[in-house]
Amino acid sequence: MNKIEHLGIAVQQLETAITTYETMLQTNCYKRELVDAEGVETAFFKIGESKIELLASVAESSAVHAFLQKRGEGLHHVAFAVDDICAEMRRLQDEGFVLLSNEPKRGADNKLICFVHPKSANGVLIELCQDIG
Ligand code: CMX
Repeated sequence: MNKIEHLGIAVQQLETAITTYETMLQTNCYKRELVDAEGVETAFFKIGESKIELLASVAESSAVHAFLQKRGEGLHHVAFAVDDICAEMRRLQDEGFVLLSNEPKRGADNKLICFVHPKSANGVLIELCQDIG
């Protein structure tokens, strides 16, 4: 794994949260994207070399909707950048980590993604992501 690619934060109201983070970070949201497959709308911020992804649910069936219902707003996942997501998935599976998909999926911000179950990672949902280029 190369570095933390972004931190994902689950929010109830995307517009309000964007204003809050723009004020706090003193930088504008640089990208908004609807990810139909995950049932979320996202908003991205860059701060130095780091990124923050705000996630709001747009479908009652989404993982973020369930998270907000159960745990409320807050840190949802930590995403690590990898060069070869398939190799990293095989390595983690061989080490006994529980992956949430057998194949990488298309995620926000032009990435291939795969999640590791939070029970495998001390209560933190981990995302692997590889730039599609
Ligand atoms: N971080 C930490 N713990 C989490 C969690 C999260 N994001 N989401 C759920 N959990 C916890 C649950 O609270 C539950 O804890 P307890 O057993 O202590 O009550 C535990 O994980 C397991 O829950 P579960 O019943 O097995 O599964 P859930 O239905 O809660 O689903 C998960 C959890 C991780 C499998 C599901 O959220 C998932 O598939 N996530 C991957 C996809 C995703 O999150 N997409 C949104 C992001 C998209 C993007 O970044 O673009």
